Amino acid sequence: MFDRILIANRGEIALRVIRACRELGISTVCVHSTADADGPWLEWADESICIGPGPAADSYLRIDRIISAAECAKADAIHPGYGFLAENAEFATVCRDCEIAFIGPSPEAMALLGDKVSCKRMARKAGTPVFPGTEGEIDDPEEARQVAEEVGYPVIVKASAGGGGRGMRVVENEAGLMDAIESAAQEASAAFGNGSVYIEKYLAKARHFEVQTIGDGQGGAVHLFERDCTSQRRHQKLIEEAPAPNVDRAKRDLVCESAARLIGAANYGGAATVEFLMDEHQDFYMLEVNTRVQVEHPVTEMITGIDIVQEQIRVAAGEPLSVSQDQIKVNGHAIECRINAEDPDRNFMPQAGLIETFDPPGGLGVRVDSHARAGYRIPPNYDSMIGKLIVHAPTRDQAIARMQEALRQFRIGPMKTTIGLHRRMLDRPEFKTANFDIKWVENWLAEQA
Ligand code: MV4
Repeated sequence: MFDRILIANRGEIALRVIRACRELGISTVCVHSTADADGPWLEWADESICIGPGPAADSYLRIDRIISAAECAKADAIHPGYGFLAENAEFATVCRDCEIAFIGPSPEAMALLGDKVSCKRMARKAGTPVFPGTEGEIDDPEEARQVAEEVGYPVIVKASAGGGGRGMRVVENEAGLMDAIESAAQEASAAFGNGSVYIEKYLAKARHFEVQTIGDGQGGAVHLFERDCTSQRRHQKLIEEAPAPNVDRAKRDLVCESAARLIGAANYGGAATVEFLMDEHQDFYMLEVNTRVQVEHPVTEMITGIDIVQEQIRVAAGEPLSVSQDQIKVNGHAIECRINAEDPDRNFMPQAGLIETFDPPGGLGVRVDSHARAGYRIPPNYDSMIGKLIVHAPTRDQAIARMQEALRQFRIGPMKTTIGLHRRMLDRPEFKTANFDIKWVENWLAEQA
């Protein structure tokens, strides 16, 4: 096992990784920017090293500075958290070249699954359901026209290197197809340095369903069942839950098993999430694979009792997974609300500044993953999530009630947060009955305005 892990991240996920390391008897060193010099999580690290100024491009994204810090601190591994360099294959390669373990997949597995076209090809082979569309990337306009005709409009043009909604175009009919291909390719080329695009059947009304998996890096993988992340706004998830409500258990098990097969086939080591859309007939279509630990991993931890960050560390150290598939069971229901310092009444404007009041809730089945406290000044440089409120209860209805009371007791000020918005979302019939789709939050917000 590792002696010392460098954490190449900040905020709540840095704190989450510190907790996992300490429980495993591993010491920690945090790198931070000058804007984060007073970050409360740094108090819990064994050591912290400043690697540059506030802008992430000059600190949390600087591979050279992070590697130097790891060498100075004699860290034997690096945990990248999520965002920043977590899905950067070059970073994973540099770590390997410097003989520092990257706590995540090999650069090869990361690149294979990170590229949407090669991921989809692999998924087809593994029996993971995918959208009908082009076999690979588009290299012939006539073939593109034919495929779009076959699957039927509307279709969606996506960038192979894209993700999170960037570089996508929905096309209603043949007249718009060529322009969409060209503009998507151009946008992808500028944004990712890779202009390859592909076509899929477009599904307008869907739920977001994702499977948590952990691969052992040697062809084996388990799944930890699924999360529903249908409640989103502009590709930012607001509420996540596990297990997914109102899904046929047999269909659910098949798609979870297919996700684990894909991760095993990629010789993937560590935590990965296989994302799907689910249509009204409960048919599933893979979207993409996230090759990192995700923000919403705690809901899966609550229903399975498995510490996902500790499993990541074990696999990266060459140890076997602590559980086999038949030992993994779903217990109860968990919901997470992302608490952002944003003003929902002002187009979700980020709220930087001093937190004067921070009174988190507690009680049975209530978990708060946050780096914030009273007296902490939220810097303007990074994302606005200041914590995650997670509840666990025997049933979904009980979890909703527990979340409602926990939100009522969560006091943060003077800045605006998303707490009030969450209370109103949980009261909506769409959420209460899980009769929702990926557009429901935006439609409801537009209705209110
Ligand atoms: C889709 C889709 C409909 N049909 N693909 C958005 C982000 C990226 N991960 C893929 N995305 C979508 N791909 C097909 N074939 C609709 C979306 C989509 C979406 C997906 C999940 C959650 C929220 C979303 C919001 C808008 C569009």
